[in-house]
Amino acid sequence: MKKFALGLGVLLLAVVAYLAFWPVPIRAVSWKAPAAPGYVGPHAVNQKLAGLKLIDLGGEEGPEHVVLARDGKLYTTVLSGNILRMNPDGSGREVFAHTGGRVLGCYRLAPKRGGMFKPMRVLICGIPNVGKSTLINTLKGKRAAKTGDEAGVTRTEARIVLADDFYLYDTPGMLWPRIIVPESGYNLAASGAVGKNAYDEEEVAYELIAKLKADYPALMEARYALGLTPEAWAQTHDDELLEAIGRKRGALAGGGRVNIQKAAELVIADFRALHIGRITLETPEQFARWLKAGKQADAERAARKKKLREEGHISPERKPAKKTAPRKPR
Ligand SMILES: Nc1nc2c(ncn2[C@@H]2O[C@H](COP(=O)(O)OP(=O)(O)OP(=O)(O)O)[C@@H](O)[C@H]2O)c(=O)[nH]1
Ligand SMILES: [Mg+2]
Repeated sequence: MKKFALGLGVLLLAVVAYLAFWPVPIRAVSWKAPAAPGYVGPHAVNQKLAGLKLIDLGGEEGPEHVVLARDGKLYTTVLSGNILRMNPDGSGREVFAHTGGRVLGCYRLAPKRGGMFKPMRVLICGIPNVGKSTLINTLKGKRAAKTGDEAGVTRTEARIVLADDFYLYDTPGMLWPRIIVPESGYNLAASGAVGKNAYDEEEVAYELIAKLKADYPALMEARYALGLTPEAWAQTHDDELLEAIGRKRGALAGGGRVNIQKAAELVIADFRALHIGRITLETPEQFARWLKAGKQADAERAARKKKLREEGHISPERKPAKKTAPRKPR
Protein backbone atom coordinates (compact mmCIF):
# COMPACT_ATOMS: atom_id res chain seq x y z
CA MET A 1 0.00 0.00 0.00
CA LYS A 2 2.85 2.32 1.00
CA LYS A 3 4.65 1.49 -2.21
CA PHE A 4 1.54 2.26 -4.21
CA ALA A 5 1.06 5.65 -2.50
CA LEU A 6 4.74 6.46 -3.07
CA GLY A 7 4.46 5.52 -6.74
CA LEU A 8 1.32 7.66 -7.11
CA GLY A 9 3.10 10.61 -5.44
CA VAL A 10 6.07 10.32 -7.81
CA LEU A 11 3.72 10.13 -10.77
CA LEU A 12 1.85 13.23 -9.61
CA LEU A 13 5.12 15.10 -9.10
CA ALA A 14 6.23 14.13 -12.60
CA VAL A 15 2.96 15.43 -14.07
CA VAL A 16 3.22 18.71 -12.15
CA ALA A 17 6.88 19.11 -13.25
CA TYR A 18 5.87 18.43 -16.85
CA LEU A 19 3.08 20.99 -16.74
CA ALA A 20 5.23 23.59 -14.96
CA PHE A 21 8.52 23.34 -16.88
CA TRP A 22 7.91 21.85 -20.33
CA PRO A 23 8.35 24.62 -22.92
CA VAL A 24 5.17 25.57 -24.80
CA PRO A 25 4.81 27.92 -27.83
CA ILE A 26 2.57 30.32 -25.90
CA ARG A 27 4.11 33.25 -24.01
CA ALA A 28 2.00 34.72 -21.26
CA VAL A 29 1.81 38.54 -21.31
CA SER A 30 -0.17 40.83 -19.08
CA TRP A 31 -3.16 42.75 -20.53
CA LYS A 32 -4.59 45.92 -19.21
CA ALA A 33 -8.28 46.49 -19.90
CA PRO A 34 -8.94 49.94 -21.51
CA ALA A 35 -11.20 52.31 -19.62
CA ALA A 36 -14.88 51.97 -20.60
CA PRO A 37 -15.77 54.81 -23.03
CA GLY A 38 -19.32 55.10 -21.64
CA TYR A 39 -22.50 55.18 -23.73
CA VAL A 40 -21.15 56.48 -27.04
CA GLY A 41 -21.53 55.61 -30.73
CA PRO A 42 -24.35 53.14 -31.31
CA HIS A 43 -24.84 52.92 -27.53
CA ALA A 44 -25.34 56.67 -27.06
CA VAL A 45 -28.64 57.66 -25.47
CA ASN A 46 -31.15 58.68 -28.14
CA GLN A 47 -34.83 59.43 -28.53
CA LYS A 48 -35.55 57.07 -31.40
CA LEU A 49 -38.07 55.02 -29.41
CA ALA A 50 -39.59 58.04 -27.63
CA GLY A 51 -42.43 58.21 -30.11
CA LEU A 52 -43.49 54.56 -29.54
CA LYS A 53 -47.21 54.15 -29.51
CA LEU A 54 -49.01 51.16 -28.02
CA ILE A 55 -51.47 49.66 -30.49
CA ASP A 56 -54.78 48.71 -28.94
CA LEU A 57 -55.84 45.16 -29.85
CA GLY A 58 -59.44 45.72 -28.86
CA GLY A 59 -59.44 43.35 -25.90
CA GLU A 60 -57.63 40.56 -27.71
CA GLU A 61 -54.74 38.89 -25.90
CA GLY A 62 -51.41 38.91 -27.68
CA PRO A 63 -49.67 39.41 -29.94
CA GLU A 64 -47.33 36.51 -30.24
CA HIS A 65 -45.96 37.52 -33.58
CA VAL A 66 -46.34 40.55 -35.82
CA VAL A 67 -45.61 40.76 -39.51
CA LEU A 68 -45.47 43.83 -41.74
CA ALA A 69 -46.70 42.24 -44.95
CA ARG A 70 -46.07 43.18 -48.58
CA ASP A 71 -49.47 44.87 -48.74
CA GLY A 72 -48.18 47.37 -46.14
CA LYS A 73 -50.49 46.04 -43.40
CA LEU A 74 -49.64 44.63 -40.00
CA TYR A 75 -50.82 41.09 -39.31
CA THR A 76 -50.81 39.66 -35.84
CA THR A 77 -51.95 36.47 -34.14
CA VAL A 78 -53.87 36.53 -30.86
CA LEU A 79 -55.03 34.05 -28.24
CA SER A 80 -58.66 33.80 -29.40
CA GLY A 81 -57.51 32.22 -32.66
CA ASN A 82 -58.03 35.40 -34.67
CA ILE A 83 -55.50 36.85 -37.06
CA LEU A 84 -55.84 40.63 -36.97
CA ARG A 85 -54.99 42.97 -39.82
CA MET A 86 -54.45 46.72 -39.45
CA ASN A 87 -52.57 49.72 -40.79
CA PRO A 88 -49.06 50.20 -39.37
CA ASP A 89 -50.40 52.90 -37.01
CA GLY A 90 -53.01 50.47 -35.64
CA SER A 91 -55.95 52.07 -37.42
CA GLY A 92 -58.42 50.08 -39.51
CA ARG A 93 -58.07 47.01 -37.33
CA GLU A 94 -60.12 44.03 -38.53
CA VAL A 95 -60.28 40.28 -38.08
CA PHE A 96 -58.50 38.96 -41.16
CA ALA A 97 -59.17 35.29 -40.38
CA HIS A 98 -60.29 33.05 -37.57
CA THR A 99 -58.20 29.92 -37.34
CA GLY A 100 -60.60 28.03 -35.11
CA GLY A 101 -57.80 27.30 -32.66
CA ARG A 102 -54.96 28.81 -30.70
CA VAL A 103 -52.53 30.42 -33.06
CA LEU A 104 -50.25 31.49 -30.26
CA GLY A 105 -47.35 29.14 -30.45
CA CYS A 106 -45.34 26.78 -28.39
CA TYR A 107 -43.74 29.38 -26.15
CA ARG A 108 -47.12 30.22 -24.67
CA LEU A 109 -47.90 26.56 -24.13
CA ALA A 110 -44.54 25.96 -22.45
CA PRO A 111 -43.60 29.33 -20.95
CA LYS A 112 -40.69 27.90 -18.96
CA ARG A 113 -38.99 26.66 -22.10
CA GLY A 114 -36.70 28.71 -24.28
CA GLY A 115 -33.05 29.65 -24.63
CA MET A 116 -30.08 27.40 -25.30
CA PHE A 117 -30.21 25.65 -21.92
CA LYS A 118 -33.86 24.70 -22.05
CA PRO A 119 -34.65 24.55 -25.77
CA MET A 120 -38.23 24.12 -26.88
CA ARG A 121 -38.82 20.51 -27.86
CA VAL A 122 -41.82 19.90 -30.08
CA LEU A 123 -42.95 16.42 -30.99
CA ILE A 124 -44.85 15.92 -34.24
CA CYS A 125 -46.95 12.81 -33.93
CA GLY A 126 -49.95 11.26 -35.62
CA ILE A 127 -51.15 8.26 -37.58
CA PRO A 128 -48.86 7.04 -40.41
CA ASN A 129 -48.64 8.71 -43.81
CA VAL A 130 -50.46 11.94 -42.97
CA GLY A 131 -47.64 14.37 -43.73
CA LYS A 132 -45.78 14.72 -40.42
CA SER A 133 -42.35 14.65 -42.04
CA THR A 134 -43.56 16.90 -44.87
CA LEU A 135 -44.72 19.46 -42.30
CA ILE A 136 -41.29 19.35 -40.65
CA ASN A 137 -39.56 19.88 -44.00
CA THR A 138 -41.85 22.84 -44.71
CA LEU A 139 -41.09 24.41 -41.33
CA LYS A 140 -37.36 23.81 -41.77
CA GLY A 141 -37.41 25.14 -45.31
CA LYS A 142 -35.43 22.20 -46.66
CA ARG A 143 -35.60 18.42 -46.90
CA ALA A 144 -34.51 17.36 -43.44
CA ALA A 145 -36.82 14.36 -42.96
CA LYS A 146 -37.49 11.48 -45.34
CA THR A 147 -41.02 11.46 -46.78
CA GLY A 148 -42.87 9.02 -49.02
CA ASP A 149 -46.30 8.00 -50.14
CA GLU A 150 -46.66 4.97 -47.87
CA ALA A 151 -47.11 4.21 -44.19
CA GLY A 152 -44.00 3.66 -42.11
CA VAL A 153 -41.48 5.84 -43.97
CA THR A 154 -40.17 7.36 -40.74
CA ARG A 155 -38.85 4.45 -38.74
CA THR A 156 -37.11 6.09 -35.79
CA GLU A 157 -37.43 9.33 -33.88
CA ALA A 158 -35.29 12.08 -35.39
CA ARG A 159 -34.37 15.51 -34.08
CA ILE A 160 -34.52 18.45 -36.47
CA VAL A 161 -32.99 21.67 -35.21
CA LEU A 162 -35.15 24.62 -36.30
CA ALA A 163 -33.11 27.10 -34.25
CA ASP A 164 -30.53 26.88 -31.48
CA ASP A 165 -33.32 26.88 -28.94
CA PHE A 166 -36.06 25.10 -30.90
CA TYR A 167 -36.02 21.40 -31.75
CA LEU A 168 -38.62 19.46 -33.69
CA TYR A 169 -38.92 15.70 -33.31
CA ASP A 170 -40.16 13.62 -36.22
CA THR A 171 -41.70 10.35 -35.07
CA PRO A 172 -42.89 7.16 -36.72
CA GLY A 173 -46.64 7.12 -37.33
CA MET A 174 -48.69 5.51 -34.60
CA LEU A 175 -51.94 3.57 -34.64
CA TRP A 176 -54.04 2.32 -31.78
CA PRO A 177 -52.82 -1.02 -30.37
CA ARG A 178 -56.24 -2.48 -31.15
CA ILE A 179 -58.79 -1.09 -33.58
CA ILE A 180 -62.19 -1.93 -32.16
CA VAL A 181 -64.17 -0.16 -34.89
CA PRO A 182 -63.94 -2.38 -38.01
CA GLU A 183 -65.10 0.45 -40.30
CA SER A 184 -62.19 2.59 -39.08
CA GLY A 185 -59.78 -0.23 -39.80
CA TYR A 186 -60.95 -0.42 -43.41
CA ASN A 187 -60.93 3.36 -43.81
CA LEU A 188 -57.43 3.65 -42.38
CA ALA A 189 -56.22 0.93 -44.74
CA ALA A 190 -57.94 2.50 -47.77
CA SER A 191 -56.45 5.90 -47.02
CA GLY A 192 -52.92 4.50 -46.75
CA ALA A 193 -52.39 4.83 -43.00
CA VAL A 194 -51.78 1.11 -42.56
CA GLY A 195 -48.66 -0.68 -43.79
CA LYS A 196 -49.10 -2.75 -46.98
CA ASN A 197 -48.47 -6.04 -45.23
CA ALA A 198 -51.08 -5.48 -42.55
CA TYR A 199 -54.24 -5.70 -44.65
CA ASP A 200 -55.80 -7.59 -47.49
CA GLU A 201 -56.26 -5.41 -50.58
CA GLU A 202 -59.28 -7.35 -51.87
CA GLU A 203 -61.12 -7.06 -48.57
CA VAL A 204 -60.36 -3.34 -48.32
CA ALA A 205 -61.39 -2.75 -51.96
CA TYR A 206 -64.74 -4.48 -51.40
CA GLU A 207 -65.43 -2.32 -48.36
CA LEU A 208 -64.39 0.79 -50.27
CA ILE A 209 -66.60 -0.07 -53.23
CA ALA A 210 -69.53 -0.75 -50.90
CA LYS A 211 -69.16 2.75 -49.49
CA LEU A 212 -68.50 4.52 -52.80
CA LYS A 213 -71.35 2.86 -54.69
CA ALA A 214 -73.76 4.00 -51.98
CA ASP A 215 -72.42 7.53 -51.40
CA TYR A 216 -70.71 8.47 -54.68
CA PRO A 217 -72.24 6.40 -57.53
CA ALA A 218 -71.96 9.29 -60.02
CA LEU A 219 -68.22 9.71 -59.35
CA MET A 220 -67.73 5.94 -59.74
CA GLU A 221 -69.55 5.96 -63.07
CA ALA A 222 -67.52 8.97 -64.24
CA ARG A 223 -64.30 7.14 -63.39
CA TYR A 224 -65.05 3.60 -64.54
CA ALA A 225 -67.76 4.09 -67.17
CA LEU A 226 -69.58 0.81 -66.51
CA GLY A 227 -72.77 2.22 -68.06
CA LEU A 228 -74.71 1.97 -64.78
CA THR A 229 -77.22 4.41 -63.33
CA PRO A 230 -76.67 5.51 -59.71
CA GLU A 231 -79.44 3.09 -58.68
CA ALA A 232 -77.78 0.24 -60.57
CA TRP A 233 -74.43 1.03 -58.92
CA ALA A 234 -76.07 0.88 -55.50
CA GLN A 235 -77.86 -2.40 -56.26
CA THR A 236 -75.03 -4.31 -57.95
CA HIS A 237 -73.01 -6.61 -55.73
CA ASP A 238 -69.48 -5.47 -54.75
CA ASP A 239 -67.93 -8.65 -56.28
CA GLU A 240 -69.55 -7.95 -59.64
CA LEU A 241 -68.52 -4.30 -59.56
CA LEU A 242 -64.87 -5.07 -58.78
CA GLU A 243 -64.82 -7.68 -61.54
CA ALA A 244 -66.38 -5.26 -64.02
CA ILE A 245 -63.90 -2.53 -63.08
CA GLY A 246 -60.99 -4.97 -63.45
CA ARG A 247 -62.22 -6.08 -66.87
CA LYS A 248 -62.78 -2.52 -68.03
CA ARG A 249 -59.35 -1.42 -66.90
CA GLY A 250 -57.48 -4.45 -68.28
CA ALA A 251 -56.58 -6.09 -64.96
CA LEU A 252 -56.70 -9.56 -66.54
CA ALA A 253 -55.22 -12.91 -65.67
CA GLY A 254 -54.76 -15.77 -68.14
CA GLY A 255 -57.80 -17.07 -70.01
CA GLY A 256 -59.59 -13.76 -69.98
CA ARG A 257 -60.29 -13.96 -66.25
CA VAL A 258 -60.07 -10.84 -64.14
CA ASN A 259 -57.13 -10.54 -61.78
CA ILE A 260 -59.09 -9.50 -58.70
CA GLN A 261 -55.98 -8.65 -56.67
CA LYS A 262 -54.82 -6.27 -59.41
CA ALA A 263 -58.31 -4.77 -59.73
CA ALA A 264 -58.43 -4.21 -55.96
CA GLU A 265 -55.03 -2.48 -55.97
CA LEU A 266 -56.20 -0.33 -58.88
CA VAL A 267 -59.36 0.88 -57.10
CA ILE A 268 -57.42 1.67 -53.90
CA ALA A 269 -54.73 3.53 -55.87
CA ASP A 270 -57.40 5.51 -57.77
CA PHE A 271 -59.08 6.46 -54.51
CA ARG A 272 -55.81 7.61 -52.89
CA ALA A 273 -54.77 9.64 -55.93
CA LEU A 274 -58.17 11.43 -55.97
CA HIS A 275 -58.88 9.98 -59.42
CA ILE A 276 -62.37 9.06 -58.28
CA GLY A 277 -62.85 12.48 -56.74
CA ARG A 278 -62.97 14.11 -53.35
CA ILE A 279 -64.37 11.51 -51.01
CA THR A 280 -65.38 11.67 -47.36
CA LEU A 281 -65.16 8.20 -45.90
CA GLU A 282 -66.83 8.92 -42.59
CA THR A 283 -68.55 11.71 -40.71
CA PRO A 284 -68.16 12.38 -36.96
CA GLU A 285 -71.76 11.18 -36.45
CA GLN A 286 -71.09 7.93 -38.27
CA PHE A 287 -67.92 7.39 -36.29
CA ALA A 288 -69.74 8.03 -33.00
CA ARG A 289 -72.26 5.32 -33.94
CA TRP A 290 -69.57 2.85 -34.99
CA LEU A 291 -67.58 3.54 -31.84
CA LYS A 292 -70.58 2.85 -29.66
CA ALA A 293 -71.19 -0.46 -31.42
CA GLY A 294 -67.45 -1.26 -31.38
CA LYS A 295 -67.19 -0.65 -27.63
CA GLN A 296 -70.22 -2.82 -27.00
CA ALA A 297 -68.85 -5.66 -29.13
CA ASP A 298 -65.50 -5.30 -27.35
CA ALA A 299 -67.11 -5.47 -23.92
CA GLU A 300 -69.06 -8.58 -24.94
CA ARG A 301 -65.88 -10.18 -26.25
CA ALA A 302 -64.06 -9.38 -22.99
CA ALA A 303 -66.94 -10.83 -20.94
CA ARG A 304 -66.93 -14.06 -23.01
CA LYS A 305 -63.17 -14.35 -22.55
CA LYS A 306 -63.45 -13.79 -18.81
CA LYS A 307 -66.08 -16.51 -18.54
CA LEU A 308 -63.95 -18.99 -20.52
CA ARG A 309 -61.00 -18.15 -18.28
CA GLU A 310 -63.02 -18.64 -15.11
CA GLU A 311 -64.25 -22.00 -16.39
CA GLY A 312 -60.65 -22.99 -17.05
CA HIS A 313 -61.05 -23.28 -20.83
CA ILE A 314 -58.28 -20.78 -21.57
CA SER A 315 -55.04 -19.94 -19.75
CA PRO A 316 -55.03 -17.22 -17.05
CA GLU A 317 -54.31 -13.64 -18.01
CA ARG A 318 -50.63 -12.81 -18.26
CA LYS A 319 -49.29 -10.19 -15.92
CA PRO A 320 -48.61 -6.90 -17.74
CA ALA A 321 -44.95 -6.35 -18.55
CA LYS A 322 -43.03 -4.19 -16.10
CA LYS A 323 -43.09 -0.59 -17.24
CA THR A 324 -39.72 0.92 -18.05
CA ALA A 325 -39.06 4.59 -17.45
CA PRO A 326 -39.54 6.69 -20.60
CA ARG A 327 -36.34 7.75 -22.30
CA LYS A 328 -35.32 11.32 -21.61
CA PRO A 329 -35.35 13.43 -24.78
CA ARG A 330 -31.95 14.59 -25.95
N1 LIG B 1 -51.86 16.26 -51.10
C1 LIG B 1 -51.06 16.40 -50.06
N2 LIG B 1 -50.12 15.46 -49.88
C2 LIG B 1 -49.30 15.60 -48.82
C3 LIG B 1 -49.41 16.70 -47.90
N3 LIG B 1 -48.47 16.54 -46.95
C4 LIG B 1 -47.82 15.40 -47.26
N4 LIG B 1 -48.30 14.85 -48.38
C5 LIG B 1 -47.87 13.62 -49.02
O1 LIG B 1 -48.23 12.55 -48.18
C6 LIG B 1 -47.24 11.49 -48.21
C7 LIG B 1 -46.80 11.17 -46.81
O2 LIG B 1 -46.04 12.24 -46.31
P1 LIG B 1 -45.02 12.04 -45.11
O3 LIG B 1 -44.59 13.40 -44.70
O4 LIG B 1 -43.96 11.04 -45.44
O5 LIG B 1 -45.99 11.43 -44.00
P2 LIG B 1 -45.66 10.95 -42.53
O6 LIG B 1 -46.83 11.28 -41.69
O7 LIG B 1 -44.34 11.47 -42.07
O8 LIG B 1 -45.60 9.39 -42.74
P3 LIG B 1 -44.89 8.24 -41.85
O9 LIG B 1 -43.49 8.66 -41.57
O10 LIG B 1 -44.95 7.05 -42.75
O11 LIG B 1 -45.73 8.09 -40.64
C8 LIG B 1 -46.12 12.03 -49.09
O12 LIG B 1 -46.28 11.46 -50.39
C9 LIG B 1 -46.34 13.52 -49.12
O13 LIG B 1 -45.88 14.10 -50.34
C10 LIG B 1 -50.41 17.67 -48.15
O14 LIG B 1 -50.56 18.64 -47.42
N5 LIG B 1 -51.20 17.47 -49.25
MG1 LIG C 1 -42.61 10.51 -41.60
